Amino acid sequence: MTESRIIDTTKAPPPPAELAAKAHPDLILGEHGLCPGCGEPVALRLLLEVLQELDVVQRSIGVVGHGCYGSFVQIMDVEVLQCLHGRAPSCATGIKRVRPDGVVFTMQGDGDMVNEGLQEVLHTAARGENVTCILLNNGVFGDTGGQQTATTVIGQRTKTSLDGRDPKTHGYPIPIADLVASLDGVAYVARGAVSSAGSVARTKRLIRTAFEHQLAGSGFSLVEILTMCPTGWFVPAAAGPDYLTESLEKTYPLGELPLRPIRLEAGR
Ligand SMILES: Cc1ncc(C[n+]2csc(CCOP(=O)(O)OP(=O)(O)O)c2C)c(N)n1
Ligand code: SF4
Ligand SMILES: [Mg+2]
Repeated sequence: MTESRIIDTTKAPPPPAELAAKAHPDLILGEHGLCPGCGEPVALRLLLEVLQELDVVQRSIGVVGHGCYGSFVQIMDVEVLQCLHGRAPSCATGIKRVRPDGVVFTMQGDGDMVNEGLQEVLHTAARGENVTCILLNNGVFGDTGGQQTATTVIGQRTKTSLDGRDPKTHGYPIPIADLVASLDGVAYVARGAVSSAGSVARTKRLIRTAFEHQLAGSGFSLVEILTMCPTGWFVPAAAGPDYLTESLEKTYPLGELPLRPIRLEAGR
């Protein structure tokens, strides 16, 4: 422990409730068990901190997809269910419609959302469902060994593109957040990362804004979070953040995405 983190509790006043929540995320019930350097547990923590700070934990319901983050259902102290691969936005739709006071979110990976469940998220967004989807994008099917997904960036090595993704053979990545941002019914789309202290802080604000939109009833929201997968990227754990910045982030710039609704003219 560095000196700056040592607190003399006999002199220091108790931390404000919000800081205490950050220091002790009591909605996380145990060890995550994921690889060293994985970015997904950081994203989980941010999500839970936001739910706590908005004071909506008791009415939150999560729908978790299938991927490495799927094991979070065992350690997150929030109502959750897991549904078939990619179907989380549809399950979230049903839950929100029968429990409109619920704060309903999905947690999905890129393989889950953009491969198996591409139609689910697009239709849910286009219907303007008042739910929040959280995408953990690492550009690989991490859980099954690091195969290429629909979001793998050009040049990225994966187990099924050992020489790097080549658009001539593998096609181009699908920028799901940009697609969603182009749809009517969408209230908020943003992209963050967990590769540095600064990006973590900014990503938390993006998640919070998305849930504020849901609480205001303004429609569908999506927050894509670029997460490190050193195992699937074939890089040492410590190199994960730089790899994220130099590869994924070039294709998927961070920040709030402008909404560009495509409005069909009546009678055309
Ligand atoms: C219909 C279906 N297809 C494939 C699988 C196998 N499978 C389980 S987890 C997974 C990888 C998911 O990747 P992603 O959503 O990107 O999550 P990550 O592991 O990268 O966090 C796959 C392909 C499955 N369980 N069900
Ligand atoms: S394979 Fe990748 S996504 Fe899965 S736990 Fe390991 S680092 Fe995380
Ligand atoms: Mg993935």
